[in-house]
Amino acid sequence: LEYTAIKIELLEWTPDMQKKFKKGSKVYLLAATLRAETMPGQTNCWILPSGQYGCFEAPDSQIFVTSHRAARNMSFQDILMPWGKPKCVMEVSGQELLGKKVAAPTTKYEFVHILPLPTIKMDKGTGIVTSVPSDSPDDFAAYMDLMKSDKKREYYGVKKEWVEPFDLIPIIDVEIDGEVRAMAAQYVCEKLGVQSINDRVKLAEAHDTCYKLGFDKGIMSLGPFKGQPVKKAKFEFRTVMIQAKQAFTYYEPEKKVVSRSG
Ligand code: ZZB
Repeated sequence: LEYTAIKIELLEWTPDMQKKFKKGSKVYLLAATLRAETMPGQTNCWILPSGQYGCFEAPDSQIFVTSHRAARNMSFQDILMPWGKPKCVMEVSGQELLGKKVAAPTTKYEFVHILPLPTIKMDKGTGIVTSVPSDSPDDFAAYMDLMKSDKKREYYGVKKEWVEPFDLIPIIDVEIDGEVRAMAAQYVCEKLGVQSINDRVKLAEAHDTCYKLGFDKGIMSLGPFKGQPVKKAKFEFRTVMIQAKQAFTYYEPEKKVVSRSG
């Protein structure tokens, strides 16, 4: 599987980072995505609060924060050194990162916050997920939970000001049910009656619908490829981000086939 790793700069270091990292270093959270063209719609970054991440030494005084598993994969792809045993400078938990400000490339917000997503799988991608609630139903459901429910925010220790000022950003027009919709995830979640991130079945359906329609019928409504079909803009947008050193490509081994012959 070919992912694009998006480099999201951590603007507020944890106390441990302030002790350990050199002043001029840059610390980036890596978020794995298949939808680089949606990056102008980022409103926040997701971590698993109970997740354990590593801070890995990368070239040019950069530090990459990612799951240990993804870091190891990256070391086989000459992204981290040395081969097979990438250098982990320190551990950081999702909890320690919660609420911190980050700079997410190409979004209109100068900074956004790191928020909790309990459904993150640590064995997929980097264990860090960037959030595009306008076009990703999972992000939409989780974001609305935090936006609307005092209880949910309290439970996770999320402050209102980490969520409320960061409205959804329309980035792709998609024709669904005979009309052009500016935010596919919102439309599909509302249509299917998704109430929260616990509606797993409905969310899976919403995810597939948005993926398919976004790709087949989506037209960029924002950014440098405005007016172009998603089908085309997808690759060009990724290339531009890679050239700007905001992202890089990385491969994840396919999940093991359990049995071929039975
Ligand atoms: C931005 C984005 C924008 C995403 C969108 C999706 C959509 P998939 O879709 O299942 O094949 N993701 C990545 N890593 C994890 C993880 N460890 N745990 C949970 N979710 C993860 O997998 C790829 C997508 O799943 C990624 O692309 C990421 O969210 C999320 F508009 O990044 B995406 C309709 C989907 N739209």
